[in-house]
Amino acid sequence: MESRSDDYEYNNLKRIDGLRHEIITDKALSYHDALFKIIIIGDSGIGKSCVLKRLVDNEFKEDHDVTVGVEFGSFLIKIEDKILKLQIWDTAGQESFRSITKIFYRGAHTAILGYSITQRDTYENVQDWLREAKSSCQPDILMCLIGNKSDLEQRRSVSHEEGLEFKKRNNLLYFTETSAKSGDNIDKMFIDLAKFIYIKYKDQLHHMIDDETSSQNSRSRSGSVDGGNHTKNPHSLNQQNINKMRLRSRLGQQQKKSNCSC
Ligand SMILES: Nc1nc2c(ncn2[C@@H]2O[C@H](COP(=O)(O)OP(=O)(O)OP(=O)(O)O)[C@@H](O)[C@H]2O)c(=O)[nH]1
Ligand SMILES: [Mg+2]
Repeated sequence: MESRSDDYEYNNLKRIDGLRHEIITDKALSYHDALFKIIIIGDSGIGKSCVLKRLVDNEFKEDHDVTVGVEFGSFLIKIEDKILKLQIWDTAGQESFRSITKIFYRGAHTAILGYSITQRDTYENVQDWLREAKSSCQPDILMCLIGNKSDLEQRRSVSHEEGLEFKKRNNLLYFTETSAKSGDNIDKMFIDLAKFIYIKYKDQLHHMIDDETSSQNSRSRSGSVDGGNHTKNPHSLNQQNINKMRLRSRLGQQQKKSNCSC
């Protein structure tokens, strides 16, 4: 496992050092100073939807409900004196949706590229996802890499060093291993990303208000990230379901179910 100082060094944490944060859990509060779009991309089955569910609901789902098109959830966080709304778009990893999900890359401020540490091919495919993101996203997008399923150490087929190597070689901002199952590094990653976003856009925040419609879909936990009480809210993903892209009905497809063998 990497030491704290390695993490500090390679994840550019110096840039966000000392910034105060507070996760906003008051669902009645829909005010935000600025809205930012984050996309999560990567192969099917690596855990993109589970990462989002862990962040938004603090829950984990054992089944693989294949994402059809895109879904999104939101997360409100105060950095210093500004409230940022992160609108997180969870895209379908399946090849058949590729041309559709690409449309949603547009306007993203941050891209999270993901792979599963238990499936080498998903790591190898990150290069293609990166290429695709570069061709469809704005050139100054913040890019980070996550190796998910870090709880499955005994099935690891991609080393931590390889993840780090990819990050360095491609000059990405940030790399971490996460577990949507245990929750490891999920909060930390999104909080760090929010801080990088804040640093990058702080002088333009007043231009970035957006009147998007999903103002109630913020996170349902109480307490701070370091040891707060976790209050489950069974309604938050229902709200998210409401926000699922019309795309699904347009495609006229039923959500497919499969059991992940990874
Ligand atoms: N052990 C473990 N399993 C995980 C983790 N994250 C996701 N899974 C499992 O991996 C499978 C796929 O998770 P999803 O989140 O649906 O994968 P996805 O990347 O959204 O897949 P698509 O929607 O098809 O692109 C499910 O069976 C999850 O329970 C994790 O961190 N650890
Ligand atoms: Mg999914």
